[in-house]
Order: sequence, then C-alpha cells, then structure tokens
Amino acid sequence: MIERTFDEYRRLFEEHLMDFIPDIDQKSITLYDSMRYSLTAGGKRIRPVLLMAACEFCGGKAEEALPYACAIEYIHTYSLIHDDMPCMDDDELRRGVPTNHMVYGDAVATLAGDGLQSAAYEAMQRDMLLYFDNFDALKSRIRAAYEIVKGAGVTGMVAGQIADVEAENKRCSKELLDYIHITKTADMIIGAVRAGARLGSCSDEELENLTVYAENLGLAFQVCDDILDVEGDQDLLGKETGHDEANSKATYPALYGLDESKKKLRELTDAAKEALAEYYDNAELFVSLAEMLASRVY
Ligand code: GRG
Repeated sequence: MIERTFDEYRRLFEEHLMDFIPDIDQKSITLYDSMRYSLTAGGKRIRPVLLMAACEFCGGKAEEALPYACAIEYIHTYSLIHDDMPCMDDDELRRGVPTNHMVYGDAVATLAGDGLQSAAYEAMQRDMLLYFDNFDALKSRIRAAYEIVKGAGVTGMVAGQIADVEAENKRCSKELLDYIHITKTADMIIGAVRAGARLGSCSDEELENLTVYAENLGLAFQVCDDILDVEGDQDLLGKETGHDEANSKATYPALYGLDESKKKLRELTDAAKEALAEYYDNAELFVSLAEMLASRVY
C-alpha cells in the first residue's frame, strides 16, 4: 500500500543516496568527488521514486528497495554524464550546474560514468548476498536487478542512445523515432517500475498493469522532453534548450509538429492513468505523477 507522497519518497531516497557508493581510496578520490558532484546536483528522482512506490504498491517496503532505487539513479546519472560529453550531445549545463566534463574534464567524466555504472551493479549484488538463506527474497531481488539492467542495457537505453546518435542530421521514420524514444527513455522507466513491483512480490496482474502504465508514462516523458526543448524555460529546466533543432535531432515536434506532439502527450498521459484506474486511491501517486509531468508543458 502506498503510504507516502512523491516528496516523502524523494526525501527518503536522498538521505541514502550516497550509502551504496563503495569507500574509495584517497588516491582515487577525484573519482568519488566527480560521481558525487553529479549525483547530488539535483534531479527530479523520478526513477527511484517510481521504484520505491511500485514496491510499496505491491506490498513491499520502500526501505528494502533502497539499494535498487540508488542503483537506478546511479545508472541514470552515468547516462546523463556521458550524454552531455562533447562526443555525444555536447552540453554545458545539467541539473542547473555545469556538466561533469566542464568541471572535471573528459577523462574524469568518462570514469565517473563508468564508476557510477559499476557502483549500481555492486549495490544490487551486495544486497543479494544478504539473502542467500531466504530464497523467495533472493528471487525477487534477482528479478528486480534484471529489470534494471535490461532497461539500461544493450536492448534498452544504450540501444536507444546509439540509434539516436546515428539518426542525427538524417531523415528519421516515425517507426525509428518510436524505437529511439522507447529504448532510450521509456525502458529505464519501465525498468524502475517493474523492479519495484518485483521487490514488492507483485501479482501477475499488478505487474501487467504497472507495465502498461510505465510504457505510456515513459513515452510521454520523452515527448514532453522534446516539447520542452522547443518551448521550455532554460532556467526552470536547468539545462540548455533548442539543442535538438540545432543538432538536427529526431524528435516528436520535428516529425509531427508541436500541436500533434501535445495531443500525443495528452493521449499517453491518459493511457498511463487508465492503466491503474482500478486501484483508485492506492494509485494516486502514479496518477498525479503522470499529470504533473504533462503539466510541465500545458
Ligand atoms: C549515454 C548510454 C547513454 C545514454 C544516454 C539519458 C540519455 C541516454 C540521454 C539524455 C538525453 C535526454 C534529455 C533524454 C530525454 C529523457 C531524459 C532521460 C531526460 C533526463 O531525465 P530526467 O528529466 O533528468 O529525469 P533529472 O535531471 O531530473 O534526473
């Protein structure tokens, strides 16, 4: 049962954000500093909150989901650091502060991303080691880790990123655009929700409904991001806007126009909410999160 608000989950998560970064030798302390710089720079924390909320929605405890909530935020933060680098999107501002490579240089930023990725796997594996004598608890943790790794991996976020990089300055079909958005962005959101559900020992029906919610929310999230890159406020977003057009990126507004993109965002948001309608109050956090994301545009 979901007992907390989005902000309460976010606060719980942020209190433990650094707990699963291993103690790093003083001789490698720049690695720790650069990882912490990007992790603590802010961010909406949507993936970890979704993960913890899905866990409690299905009957688990948010505190037990913390290693996995941190793991997904570590992976997400690595992806932002690498995405911002000159060899990819070449951005100077992220989460309202200079990007990692602007502060630490390209070599350290690359390693900060690598370090965050391996810290994520270490956090989850270390947690699993505690459950060798409880096969059911171990099984749900292995399943949760698999959902996260799959969403982040070479058929998920990384696949989407390479398709996105290769689509720059080219004509992009609607089918390819959907593939990029689903893999690059939605798969991590789906991974977060499904991992939480697994940790909460979900029923098949809960998993199915939460997945439909996450698929629609994930796509809505990217359509919203595309629209905000065209007409969002750089100060509110904490990152540069107008980048997509300048880099001839494949986006919803570029292929469909702004009005059609906004219509699509509305449809996806409604579909996300509809997927959980049967749970009434227990799904309130998920429903209001979908509406809150869309409201950034309307
Ligand atoms: C480098 C393998 C690799 C992948 C990069 C995250 C990503 C994939 C690209 C970032 C480009 C981008 C702006 C994608 C749109 C959706 C997205 C992931 C936005 C950033 O996520 P938020 O809004 O960020 O949750 P905060 O800062 O709030 O955590």
